[in-house]
Amino acid sequence: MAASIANGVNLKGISENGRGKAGGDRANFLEVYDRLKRELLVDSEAFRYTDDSRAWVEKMLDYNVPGGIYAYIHGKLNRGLSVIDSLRILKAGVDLPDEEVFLGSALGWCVEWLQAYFLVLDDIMDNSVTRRGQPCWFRVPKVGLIAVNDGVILRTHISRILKSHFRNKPYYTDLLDLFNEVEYQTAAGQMLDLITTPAGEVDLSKYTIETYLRIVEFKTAYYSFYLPVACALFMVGEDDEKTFSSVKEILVQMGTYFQAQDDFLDCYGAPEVIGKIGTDIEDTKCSWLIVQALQRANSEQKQCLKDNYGKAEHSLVLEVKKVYNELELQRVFLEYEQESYSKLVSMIEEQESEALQVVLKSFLAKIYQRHK
Ligand code: GPP
Ligand code: MG
Ligand code: MG
Ligand code: MG
Repeated sequence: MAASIANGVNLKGISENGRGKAGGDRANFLEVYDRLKRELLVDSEAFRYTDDSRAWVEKMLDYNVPGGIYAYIHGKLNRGLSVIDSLRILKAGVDLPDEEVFLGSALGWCVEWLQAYFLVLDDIMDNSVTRRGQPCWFRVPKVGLIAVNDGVILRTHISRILKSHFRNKPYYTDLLDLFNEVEYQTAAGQMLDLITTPAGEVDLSKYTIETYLRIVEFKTAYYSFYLPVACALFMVGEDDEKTFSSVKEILVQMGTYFQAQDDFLDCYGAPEVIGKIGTDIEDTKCSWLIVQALQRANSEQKQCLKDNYGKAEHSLVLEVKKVYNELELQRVFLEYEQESYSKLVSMIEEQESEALQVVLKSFLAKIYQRHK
């Protein structure tokens, strides 16, 4: 463990729904967004803006990166804030200088930029309708498939932010490598998600729990869970490979539980709360719910799923949901949730470092029993 990782820490000073000190971090975090955006909108040797292109990028960023006012009110920005939260815990007992708070926030924003890049493209691939309470970016008039290039722009911004603020840090190459690896893993997971369910083809025999676990490990867990914690570990100078691999194992499990929640909410969440309209049944997704349903369905119910899964008509989607209800998947999910929580707590408590235990528990507390 790095010497800077202190023992005997508690949960004080961590962002919880924007209250207390957290309110400070959240407000400061949003100020850092404004600063990073301003820096990106200035002409450089690499690119000279026109007035129109500067206005386009600014609008595109505001729409997709902070997630607009929705994210602020609904207390999202979890991934980004996790970097600064983790940093505070790992440096417990030491007041973070402003410069470190800025750098932790900037890295948090790199995670949010990565998320925005993935979501802009994922919504096109999933043919989604809304995201964070507003139309998906590609559905905005005059945007359409320009959104594909906007996704690429968002990705390139991450490299520019890292270059501007971290180039002279000893952990700069570690950060570049981390973002590259995680992007590779996520794109590979997204590929699995997409090729398991080609449009117009319903082969329910593919929807096994093994396939499911592989998809969600790669498409969600690394970028949403491992990435922010690994960023904080690099910032505190951690260099023990074993520390990274043991937290990775736990965070992959946590990310799997998180994606199962996402799949559950796709069907059972309220769109006005989750900010998006579910499309997993229409898109023939290998979702947690269909995997559970197939494990429990009788032959009649299996036939119903086969006939109706992956169809756009609302009445057919309702047929699928009827089978889910008959199989009491809401109850099954609550049991899975309890079990995942207990397993994760045991895994976390096996961690040697008390500070890392607090980091992981605070992350778990943010997502346990979430409704959005
Ligand atoms: C979540 O899947 C996974 C991603 C957003 C990763 C996308 C990766 C790319 C390389 C584009 P999801 O489709 O279930 O998320 P949501 O329900 O939020 O649409
Ligand atoms: Mg998707
Ligand atoms: Mg999607
Ligand atoms: Mg989903």
